[in-house]
Amino acid sequence: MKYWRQEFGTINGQTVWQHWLENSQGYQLAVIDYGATITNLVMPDKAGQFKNVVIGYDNLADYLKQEAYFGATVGRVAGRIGKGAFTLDGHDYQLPLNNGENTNHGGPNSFESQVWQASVEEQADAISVTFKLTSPDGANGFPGNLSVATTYTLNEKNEWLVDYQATSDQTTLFNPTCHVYLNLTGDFDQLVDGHQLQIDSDRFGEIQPDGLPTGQLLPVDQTVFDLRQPRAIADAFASQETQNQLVNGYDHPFLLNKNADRNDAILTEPTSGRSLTINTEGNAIVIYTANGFGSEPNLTDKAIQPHEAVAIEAQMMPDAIHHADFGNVILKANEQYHRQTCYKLN
Ligand code: G6D
Repeated sequence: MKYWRQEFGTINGQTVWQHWLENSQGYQLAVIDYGATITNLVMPDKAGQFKNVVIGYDNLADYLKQEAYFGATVGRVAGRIGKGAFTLDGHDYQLPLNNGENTNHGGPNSFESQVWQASVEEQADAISVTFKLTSPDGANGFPGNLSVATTYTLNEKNEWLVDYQATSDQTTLFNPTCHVYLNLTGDFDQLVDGHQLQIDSDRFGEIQPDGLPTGQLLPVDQTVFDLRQPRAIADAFASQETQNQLVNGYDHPFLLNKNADRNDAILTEPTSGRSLTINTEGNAIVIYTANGFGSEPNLTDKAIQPHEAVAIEAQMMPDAIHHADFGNVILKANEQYHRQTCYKLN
């Protein structure tokens, strides 16, 4: 295992470092202090050609120009909170609305735009970089002084692990995610139409035109949301179902079945033979096929376009605070939070 770091830029006089992790087989993971953001995930194709398969920039300025959360750590609460309002222990809270009449991804200038403090742990068969952030009481309207640690690990089993740990001195909400966008071809001029996606989920979250879950968990049977067997992502682009859901692709949460004998999700790109197997301790995976791409800085010499990548966001169901059957996103005062997601790089 190898670790090194290199300067990636400065914000308000503070150096932003890019941390590189490499295992003995040549797999690499790179993460920057800004937003605890994954910038590179380098893995081989079936011919042994290594390429970066996550959307990311090689400079800080471009990260500051985009609002698509490229590779960022998202929180306090991933996904939308309806009307940005919730009640905890009899107290009503109102968050700033940064997505129409809702709050998305923890509100404006949240985890994704903070400079986290990194520390490294090197072992013989794994290297971890832990990024720490303190979110003060009242940040974006959330209660509690929240201490968060996001740990990225690369090991010799070709696993990329993401661990979230947190404590708060007051009861609050917490549902982070890694907003990693993948294109397993390693060529960001190609779209992800041909990627095969499999998710062990019998029910998906219906969404409103503004992206907020309606609260309905609909059966996937006989729809393009049935990903229990591998399905080409392009099926969603042409489908009337997703047109009815008004999103020109997937932007939906999938409630996981948690079958012990099945993986939660598998993304495969047939031409290169690259695939990622995902298992998470959360109850959901949100799939976003970059339907809104078009205004971000270019990744190549061509303008960025929709469907150039697919975001796989392991988390609890979005807007869970408003739907009892969506799972728990309440972090009680002084409770120790820990959740892990494993991405097996095949
Ligand atoms: C859009 O609706 C989508 C979100 O799901 C995504 O996370 C964001 O763009 C980057 O708001």
